[in-house]
Amino acid sequence: MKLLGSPLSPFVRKARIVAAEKNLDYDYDPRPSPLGWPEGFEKINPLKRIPALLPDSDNPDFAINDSSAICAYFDKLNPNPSLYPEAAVDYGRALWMEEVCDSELANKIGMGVFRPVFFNLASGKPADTKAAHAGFEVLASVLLPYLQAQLGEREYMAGDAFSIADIALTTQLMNLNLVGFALPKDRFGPLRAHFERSIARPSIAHFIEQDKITVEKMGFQVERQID
Ligand SMILES: N[C@@H](CCC(=O)N[C@@H](CS)C(=O)NCC(=O)O)C(=O)O
Repeated sequence: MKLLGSPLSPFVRKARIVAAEKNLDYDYDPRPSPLGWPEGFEKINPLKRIPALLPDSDNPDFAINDSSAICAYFDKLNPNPSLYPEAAVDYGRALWMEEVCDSELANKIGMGVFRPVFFNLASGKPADTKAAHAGFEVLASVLLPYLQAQLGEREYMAGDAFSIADIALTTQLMNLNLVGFALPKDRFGPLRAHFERSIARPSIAHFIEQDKITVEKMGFQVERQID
């Protein structure tokens, strides 16, 4: 199977972390990019988004698109251990956490913090750190406190094992880190500790390294904003 992606996409990374947790082999093609889709990409995904998965690399007419669909597919391919909790209530919570991270958290980090720093630097302009700090404060006002309250004193976001909920959260927070924003320990200690536990897993640590290399290759320096 072939996964179509793009460097630094939190959704592509989410699918790749699940594949790594499950020891699944796939060909990775980072060619499709939001900055320029290859011709005919809409036949694979009419939404023109990545990740897109071709279970049969020779059959581009049959793709599975959207990170949530791809992750659920991967989980069925290699179900043990599952990244989806067994108990109904934990399963429901895991899917809700995944959804809130894929939608609102992704949007507020992507547009509010990542874009003003990263897109500016990538196009040769200075980072708009004022906008990024304002974007971070929007996050810090509602969404991060909500996620931290959902975590409570528990180790994982849903149920008593590492799940899709932990991956969906961590992959978005990784993009905050990439533009210099760590979760401040005084305000978000438990969430920060959850993040640090998650990125210590080999399936995620690998992508921390990969992303660092990608950013270094781009040849610009991202300054620490909040540590
Ligand atoms: N809900 C989708 C979101 C995918 C998504 O937004 N991917 C971005 C890259 S990070 C993309 O393809 N953006 C291009 C666009 O929206 O035109 C998923 O979970 O896969």
